[in-house]
Amino acid sequence: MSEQPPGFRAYVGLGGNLGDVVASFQDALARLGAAPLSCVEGASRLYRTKPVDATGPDFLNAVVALQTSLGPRELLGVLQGIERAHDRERPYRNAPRTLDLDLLWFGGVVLDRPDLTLPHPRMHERAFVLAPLAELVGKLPAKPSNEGGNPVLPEASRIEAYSQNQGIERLNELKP
Ligand code: PH2
Ligand code: MG
Ligand code: MG
Repeated sequence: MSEQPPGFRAYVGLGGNLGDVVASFQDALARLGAAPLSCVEGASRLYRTKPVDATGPDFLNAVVALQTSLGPRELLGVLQGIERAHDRERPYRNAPRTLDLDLLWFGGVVLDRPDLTLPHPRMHERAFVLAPLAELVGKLPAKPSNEGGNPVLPEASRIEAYSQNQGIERLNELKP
Protein backbone atom coordinates (compact mmCIF):
# COMPACT_ATOMS: atom_id res chain seq x y z
CA MET A 1 0.00 0.00 0.00
CA SER A 2 1.48 3.35 -0.96
CA GLU A 3 1.46 6.12 1.59
CA GLN A 4 0.11 9.55 0.74
CA PRO A 5 3.07 11.99 0.82
CA PRO A 6 2.68 14.61 3.56
CA GLY A 7 1.28 17.78 2.09
CA PHE A 8 2.22 21.32 3.02
CA ARG A 9 0.13 23.52 5.19
CA ALA A 10 -0.62 26.84 3.55
CA TYR A 11 -2.27 29.87 5.16
CA VAL A 12 -4.40 32.05 2.90
CA GLY A 13 -5.61 35.54 3.90
CA LEU A 14 -9.10 36.55 2.77
CA GLY A 15 -10.16 40.17 2.48
CA GLY A 16 -12.97 42.14 0.92
CA ASN A 17 -14.96 45.34 1.23
CA LEU A 18 -17.37 45.31 -1.73
CA GLY A 19 -20.66 43.44 -2.07
CA ASP A 20 -21.74 40.52 0.11
CA VAL A 21 -18.31 39.70 1.51
CA VAL A 22 -19.54 36.93 3.83
CA ALA A 23 -21.05 35.12 0.83
CA SER A 24 -17.82 35.66 -1.14
CA PHE A 25 -15.76 34.19 1.71
CA GLN A 26 -18.08 31.18 1.99
CA ASP A 27 -17.85 30.55 -1.73
CA ALA A 28 -14.05 30.95 -1.61
CA LEU A 29 -13.89 28.41 1.22
CA ALA A 30 -15.90 25.90 -0.84
CA ARG A 31 -13.72 26.48 -3.90
CA LEU A 32 -10.52 26.12 -1.88
CA GLY A 33 -11.81 22.82 -0.51
CA ALA A 34 -12.50 21.65 -4.06
CA ALA A 35 -9.04 22.62 -5.37
CA PRO A 36 -6.97 19.69 -6.66
CA LEU A 37 -4.80 17.82 -4.11
CA SER A 38 -6.00 20.13 -1.35
CA CYS A 39 -8.33 20.22 1.62
CA VAL A 40 -9.33 22.91 4.09
CA GLU A 41 -7.84 22.28 7.52
CA GLY A 42 -9.46 25.16 9.34
CA ALA A 43 -10.65 28.75 9.25
CA SER A 44 -10.42 31.70 11.61
CA ARG A 45 -13.42 33.72 12.63
CA LEU A 46 -14.39 36.78 10.63
CA TYR A 47 -12.85 40.14 11.58
CA ARG A 48 -14.18 43.58 10.77
CA THR A 49 -11.19 45.82 10.06
CA LYS A 50 -10.51 49.47 9.17
CA PRO A 51 -8.93 50.00 5.73
CA VAL A 52 -5.11 50.16 5.97
CA ASP A 53 -3.43 52.24 3.20
CA ALA A 54 -6.76 51.95 1.42
CA THR A 55 -10.03 53.82 1.06
CA GLY A 56 -13.63 52.65 1.03
CA PRO A 57 -15.80 50.77 3.49
CA ASP A 58 -14.51 48.64 6.36
CA PHE A 59 -13.15 45.26 5.33
CA LEU A 60 -13.91 41.78 6.45
CA ASN A 61 -10.82 39.63 6.88
CA ALA A 62 -10.21 35.99 7.78
CA VAL A 63 -7.52 33.34 7.34
CA VAL A 64 -7.94 29.79 6.04
CA ALA A 65 -5.47 26.89 6.40
CA LEU A 66 -5.12 24.34 3.62
CA GLN A 67 -3.37 21.06 3.44
CA THR A 68 -2.08 20.80 -0.10
CA SER A 69 0.22 18.83 -2.34
CA LEU A 70 0.13 21.59 -4.97
CA GLY A 71 3.23 23.75 -5.34
CA PRO A 72 3.10 27.40 -4.17
CA ARG A 73 2.75 28.76 -7.72
CA GLU A 74 0.02 26.27 -8.55
CA LEU A 75 -1.83 27.30 -5.41
CA LEU A 76 -1.36 30.97 -6.32
CA GLY A 77 -2.99 30.17 -9.68
CA VAL A 78 -5.96 28.62 -7.86
CA LEU A 79 -6.31 31.75 -5.66
CA GLN A 80 -6.21 34.06 -8.68
CA GLY A 81 -8.85 31.94 -10.43
CA ILE A 82 -11.17 32.27 -7.42
CA GLU A 83 -10.61 36.06 -7.33
CA ARG A 84 -11.49 36.23 -11.03
CA ALA A 85 -14.66 34.20 -10.40
CA HIS A 86 -15.62 37.03 -8.02
CA ASP A 87 -14.98 39.71 -10.66
CA ARG A 88 -11.99 41.08 -8.79
CA GLU A 89 -10.94 44.35 -10.42
CA ARG A 90 -7.76 46.35 -9.85
CA PRO A 91 -8.44 49.91 -11.11
CA TYR A 92 -5.73 51.27 -8.74
CA ARG A 93 -3.57 50.04 -5.86
CA ASN A 94 -5.56 48.78 -2.86
CA ALA A 95 -8.87 49.66 -4.52
CA PRO A 96 -12.03 48.33 -2.83
CA ARG A 97 -12.46 44.69 -3.78
CA THR A 98 -15.00 41.88 -3.73
CA LEU A 99 -12.40 39.26 -2.79
CA ASP A 100 -8.66 39.31 -2.18
CA LEU A 101 -6.89 36.00 -1.54
CA ASP A 102 -3.28 36.33 -0.41
CA LEU A 103 -0.91 33.42 0.02
CA LEU A 104 0.59 34.29 3.41
CA TRP A 105 2.70 31.28 4.19
CA PHE A 106 3.40 28.01 2.44
CA GLY A 107 4.97 25.23 4.51
CA GLY A 108 7.95 27.36 5.51
CA VAL A 109 8.97 27.96 1.88
CA VAL A 110 10.97 31.18 1.38
CA LEU A 111 10.65 32.69 -2.08
CA ASP A 112 11.35 36.14 -3.54
CA ARG A 113 10.09 36.35 -7.09
CA PRO A 114 8.25 39.07 -9.02
CA ASP A 115 5.01 37.06 -8.94
CA LEU A 116 5.25 35.61 -5.43
CA THR A 117 7.07 36.42 -2.19
CA LEU A 118 6.86 33.98 0.71
CA PRO A 119 6.20 34.44 3.53
CA HIS A 120 3.95 37.38 2.58
CA PRO A 121 6.20 40.46 2.98
CA ARG A 122 3.69 42.63 4.85
CA MET A 123 1.96 40.04 7.00
CA HIS A 124 3.83 41.01 10.19
CA GLU A 125 2.76 44.66 9.95
CA ARG A 126 -0.92 44.06 9.55
CA ALA A 127 -3.21 43.29 12.43
CA PHE A 128 -5.95 42.37 9.94
CA VAL A 129 -3.70 39.42 8.98
CA LEU A 130 -2.00 38.72 12.33
CA ALA A 131 -5.14 38.53 14.47
CA PRO A 132 -6.95 35.86 12.39
CA LEU A 133 -3.69 34.06 11.61
CA ALA A 134 -2.70 33.81 15.28
CA GLU A 135 -6.19 32.59 16.18
CA LEU A 136 -6.02 29.85 13.53
CA VAL A 137 -2.41 28.77 14.23
CA GLY A 138 -3.46 28.33 17.88
CA LYS A 139 -6.41 26.11 16.89
CA LEU A 140 -4.53 23.71 14.59
CA PRO A 141 -2.17 20.89 15.56
CA ALA A 142 1.48 21.95 15.40
CA LYS A 143 3.34 20.91 12.25
CA PRO A 144 6.72 19.23 12.72
CA SER A 145 9.68 21.08 11.23
CA ASN A 146 10.22 18.37 8.56
CA GLU A 147 6.74 19.27 7.29
CA GLY A 148 7.44 22.99 7.23
CA GLY A 149 6.72 23.94 10.87
CA ASN A 150 4.54 26.93 11.76
CA PRO A 151 4.76 30.65 11.03
CA VAL A 152 6.57 32.54 13.78
CA LEU A 153 4.29 35.29 15.02
CA PRO A 154 4.63 38.20 17.46
CA GLU A 155 3.50 37.55 21.05
CA ALA A 156 -0.24 37.48 21.65
CA SER A 157 -0.09 40.71 23.71
CA ARG A 158 1.56 42.53 20.80
CA ILE A 159 -0.99 41.28 18.33
CA GLU A 160 -3.71 42.41 20.74
CA ALA A 161 -2.14 45.90 20.95
CA TYR A 162 -1.84 46.16 17.14
CA SER A 163 -5.44 45.01 16.83
CA GLN A 164 -6.67 47.73 19.17
CA ASN A 165 -4.63 50.41 17.36
CA GLN A 166 -5.87 49.28 13.98
CA GLY A 167 -9.54 49.06 14.97
CA ILE A 168 -10.03 45.31 14.58
CA GLU A 169 -13.23 43.69 15.75
CA ARG A 170 -13.62 39.91 16.04
CA LEU A 171 -16.97 38.65 14.71
CA ASN A 172 -18.60 35.25 14.28
CA GLU A 173 -17.32 32.05 12.68
CA LEU A 174 -16.96 31.64 8.95
CA LYS A 175 -19.43 28.83 8.28
CA PRO A 176 -18.83 26.57 5.28
N1 PH2 B 1 -5.84 44.77 2.16
C1 PH2 B 1 -4.99 45.59 1.56
C2 PH2 B 1 -4.79 46.96 1.98
N2 PH2 B 1 -5.53 47.32 3.14
N3 PH2 B 1 -7.00 46.85 4.90
C3 PH2 B 1 -7.77 45.99 5.55
N4 PH2 B 1 -8.39 46.37 6.65
N5 PH2 B 1 -7.96 44.70 5.10
C4 PH2 B 1 -7.35 44.26 3.97
O1 PH2 B 1 -7.54 43.08 3.58
C5 PH2 B 1 -6.51 45.15 3.27
C6 PH2 B 1 -6.35 46.47 3.77
C7 PH2 B 1 -4.20 45.14 0.39
O2 PH2 B 1 -4.56 43.94 -0.09
MG1 MG C 1 -4.06 41.80 0.15
MG1 MG D 1 -3.85 40.25 -2.99
